[in-house]
Amino acid sequence: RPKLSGPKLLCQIKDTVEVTTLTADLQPFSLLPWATQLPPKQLTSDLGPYKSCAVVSSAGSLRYSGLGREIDSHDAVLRFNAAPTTGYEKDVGSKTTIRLINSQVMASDDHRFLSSSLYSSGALVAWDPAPFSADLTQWYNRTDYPIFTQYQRYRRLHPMQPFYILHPRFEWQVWQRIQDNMAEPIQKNPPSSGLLGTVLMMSLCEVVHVYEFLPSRRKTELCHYYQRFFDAACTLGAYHPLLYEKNLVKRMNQGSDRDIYTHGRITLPGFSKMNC
Ligand code: NCC
Repeated sequence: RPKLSGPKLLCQIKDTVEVTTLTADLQPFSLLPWATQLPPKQLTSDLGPYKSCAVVSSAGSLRYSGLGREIDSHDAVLRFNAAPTTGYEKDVGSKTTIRLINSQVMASDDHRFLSSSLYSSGALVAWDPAPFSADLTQWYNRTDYPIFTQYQRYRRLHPMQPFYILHPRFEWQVWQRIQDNMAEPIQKNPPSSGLLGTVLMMSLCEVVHVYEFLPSRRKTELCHYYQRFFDAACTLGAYHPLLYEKNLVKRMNQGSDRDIYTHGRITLPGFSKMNC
């Protein structure tokens, strides 16, 4: 298979990946009493369009980066899981427009998802590693973590906060882009939140800057900028096809290698700005 150029790869993603979220009219949800808690409209019709967006990975290399001001200068900022801003403003900024969380965060006691104020700014978007079929009924009957019970609880406590759930088709469409552009078979696990959030922002923004997804000169085995925990697998991947994801993003980058080295910064065009 010929290797696609960066622009071709970008167009392929734009053409084949649909950023879809669950709405109350979809089966099996339409048959369930709590379906009314789901947003009436798609995330992409409620949020954006934004001019410039920042995607802030949770990598340890953000520590001592001093990127906070630059990150906050974007019109919208996406963060992941339990990544805090309080106490780390200098390095990661303080604005949160969207927080993308995996179902493990919603379910584990450590993260105090239902009670912590960490999750209360901006819109929430949740996802769960669904079966490859992306069939909604199959997934509903065996989610990886109890995403739906936690969603209902959170909605009851915070009914005014926008809160979306990604359609599992989205995660597997992104996975397929990685697989089709790699020479070898990759693990059949969904992409990391990092790549899912990046593609999500490409659908909402004219330009997307991703920070420390491709590590800068600050590259470290420190897993997260907010925790004293060391594991190279956080940057290189284990469950998620993270190295392949990074390879793909490197190919799509429209910024310079210098930007990566000094700022850990990748520049990607939004779908609306691509000439395909
Ligand atoms: O660690 P995590 O990811 O929350 O990080 C968010 C995204 O930032 C990028 N990243 C992170 C650390 C690092 N050193 N380099 C990076 O490039 C990745 O793109 C990552 O997706 C996840 O993807 O949802 C993940 O979530 C954690 C964990 O569930 C949450 O942090 C909550 O504790 C997973 N860790 C474990 O399961 C132990 C991680 O594998 C993926």
